[in-house]
Amino acid sequence: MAFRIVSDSSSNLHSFSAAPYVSVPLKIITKEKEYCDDALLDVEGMIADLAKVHGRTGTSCPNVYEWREAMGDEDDVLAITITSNLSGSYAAAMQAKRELEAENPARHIAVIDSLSTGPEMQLVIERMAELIAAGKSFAEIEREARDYLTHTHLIFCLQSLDNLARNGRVNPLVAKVAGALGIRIVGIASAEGTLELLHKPRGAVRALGSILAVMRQEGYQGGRVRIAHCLNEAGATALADAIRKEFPSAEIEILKTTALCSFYAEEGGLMIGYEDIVS
Ligand code: X90
Repeated sequence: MAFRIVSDSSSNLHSFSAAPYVSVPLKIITKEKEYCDDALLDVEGMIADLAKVHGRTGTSCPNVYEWREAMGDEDDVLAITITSNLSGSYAAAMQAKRELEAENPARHIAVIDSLSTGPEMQLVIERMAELIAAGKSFAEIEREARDYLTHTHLIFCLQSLDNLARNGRVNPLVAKVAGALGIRIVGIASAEGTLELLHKPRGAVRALGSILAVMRQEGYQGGRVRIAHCLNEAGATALADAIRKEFPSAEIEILKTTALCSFYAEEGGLMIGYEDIVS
């Protein structure tokens, strides 16, 4: 049976060429409009619109039907979702899996809760594609992907926590600190799949130092790094340069956040996925 990788759009990958791949969009919702996080969306246009919106804004995850459609009717599926502790995406994907497997018991569907999001999911998706290309069995790919996830990490560096706080994903009192001029919040995806805030560096230079310190502490040794940025190419490039200076073997890729991560990471936000092994 053929394999397909399915991810919700919090991975920032609308498309992915190394394996059959489908992205299931989350949505950004305002009073006037819904933005679907797919390849047709003008993400920068959405960010500009959102800056002008005063009313409530929120997000919604794919439902069971949308996950079922993305999983298709035939292939064996390797699915990965944003952390189940901040979104209903994983629960919906699990329900889709149960339904599809009940309808066709010969199918295999694995749903992995990343307990993270963005570029950490991207690393796991890339690993799944390599395992498929290496001709591994479904069970081996699932096992190795889950094992790889124990060696990947996510750091974020945000200039605003407003949308996270307004939507109940971080404590509003803590979020206030980030409003101060020049203050960034550096944190990680915790073991439980929530935001763990670590440092409050002032200014871009200190923020870079703080990110590198966390990477070292969490065991980074020069392996793969994926940096997703929201309108902050300069910050992403400066970080990549700083990582390469210390770890010349680092294999780094920079990409833009798509809609969901742009909404929550906000302008200037950086999300860094990396592995603590050298592959
Ligand atoms: O179901 C939904 O509506 C989606 C809710 C998503 C909530 C959080 C998204 C955070 C994205 C922020 C920095 C990284 C946080 C890491 C957390 C484990 C980007």
